[in-house]
Amino acid sequence: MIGEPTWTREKLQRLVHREIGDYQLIVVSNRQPYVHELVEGRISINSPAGGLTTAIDPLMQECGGTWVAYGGGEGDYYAVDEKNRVQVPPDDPSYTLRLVWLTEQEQKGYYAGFSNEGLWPLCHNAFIEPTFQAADWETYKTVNNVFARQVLDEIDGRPAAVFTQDYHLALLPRLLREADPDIITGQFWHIPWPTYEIFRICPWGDQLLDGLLGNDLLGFHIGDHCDNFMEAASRVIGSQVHDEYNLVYQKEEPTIVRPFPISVDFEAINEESQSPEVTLEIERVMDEFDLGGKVVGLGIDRIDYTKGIPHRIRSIGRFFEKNPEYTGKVVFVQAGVMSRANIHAYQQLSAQIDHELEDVNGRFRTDNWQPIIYLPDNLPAVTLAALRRIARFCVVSSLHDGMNLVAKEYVASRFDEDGVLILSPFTGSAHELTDSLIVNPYATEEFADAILDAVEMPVEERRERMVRMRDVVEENNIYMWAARLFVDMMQGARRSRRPIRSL
Ligand code: GDG
Repeated sequence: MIGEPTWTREKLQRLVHREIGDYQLIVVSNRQPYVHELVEGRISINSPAGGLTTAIDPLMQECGGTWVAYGGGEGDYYAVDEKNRVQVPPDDPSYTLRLVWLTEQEQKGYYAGFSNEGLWPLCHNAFIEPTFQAADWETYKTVNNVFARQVLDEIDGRPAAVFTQDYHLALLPRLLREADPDIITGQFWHIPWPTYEIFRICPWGDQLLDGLLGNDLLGFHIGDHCDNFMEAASRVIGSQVHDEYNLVYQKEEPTIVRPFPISVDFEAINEESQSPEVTLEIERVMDEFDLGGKVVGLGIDRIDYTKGIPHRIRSIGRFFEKNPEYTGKVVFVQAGVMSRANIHAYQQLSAQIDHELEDVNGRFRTDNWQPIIYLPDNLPAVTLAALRRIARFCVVSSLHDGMNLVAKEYVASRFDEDGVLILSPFTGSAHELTDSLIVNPYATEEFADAILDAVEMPVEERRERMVRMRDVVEENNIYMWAARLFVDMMQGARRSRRPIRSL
């Protein structure tokens, strides 16, 4: 049942306004919230979908601070002033976006290299070996320094709170603190943190830990990732850990390490799902893919080896093998946007997906039906919303995933209280969405049986489970995530830290 959500955009804004006082808020991330593209010689603005922008944009709009990010859009250079700043949002500017330029070599070494070929596989149990190149590490350090200089220039000696995003900028907090110990620092790590046994593979793990422990607050999605981080800090660099208070002391300064499970804008997705545009799109999609009268399953993923896409395809094959009566009656639609295409492991994965698809579709297709429809495109939001409404069941089969927003988006969009979620236990979402069908993606037999359960689940049971899952996502929405992080960063720093400049 949809009641009053605890956290709304307005409530978040009121709280931020109260907490921030005279501090300026600086958000730092690799990716920017408003990318300027060049379309036929003219600037067009593109706002990348996803939790980060949804959560942090309203916060910035309220505080009027600065968001510092890499300027990766073709039109970015033409949009900024001499300080590399542009006011956003474009329709009603209320804060500053400051862009950082990187050379192609810097972008390659820091982003594709150390971040995505090193840290990404290190932090995910997907059995892809991390690659650690000394040259990439040097570039990672250089780029973190480039960001630090830009942030410090923006702060210009005034009181500031800097909220850093993700694994691309692990060294930034320490650099900022060394330059100005009064800066309040917080960071959210969007991916898992590995166990000590895995983490110590990284040749420069000590420096990463020390960099991150320049934060007043460090957030992960779930408690296990916090525990892994604290163990690594203790065993690799000898930090003092106080588990009971979630505190790590490095250089006699505390960092609060806490879980903040990220979420989605439940209300916005719930409403969008009921819009006339989505209803029209449903008709178009049903027609284009001949989905009428069929039970539809859905997968939406970035093409990434952590998402368990080949495992999912194999299990769908096994489902049809065990349940031939569903031939022609069940269709699985897989939407998959290609990412990190310049990295070898991603090219290999893409080829593997094609191979698995050929196998399953080849074995089971009939003259007018095929079991899996693959849409390897960056689909517009309206099409994804339509697919979520059409799908009787949605499958998230990650081998490891910090949270996984697709699972929460599916739940938020089902205002009709129907639909079944099949969810991997190796996602952060599985800790909250306990009314999903939780199945190990490596266990093909159980996975195929879960698909059968989803297809045959009676409507009353689907409803009961979906109502409970919707309550969870509605309550713990993206605004709650941002509010808790923000309050803990500001109040935690004020309470626990070295003298902070009084205002
Ligand atoms: C990282 C962590 C954590 C997907 N295909 C298309 C498309 N999407 C959208 C989804 C969703 C987003 O992309 C993917 O979010 P996830 O959470 O599933 O995964 P990551 O990108 O790996 O994100 C993850 C997250 O950070 C937040 O902290 O949950 O664990 O790995 O919103 O709907 N969007 C469009 N076209 C597509 O084809 N427009």
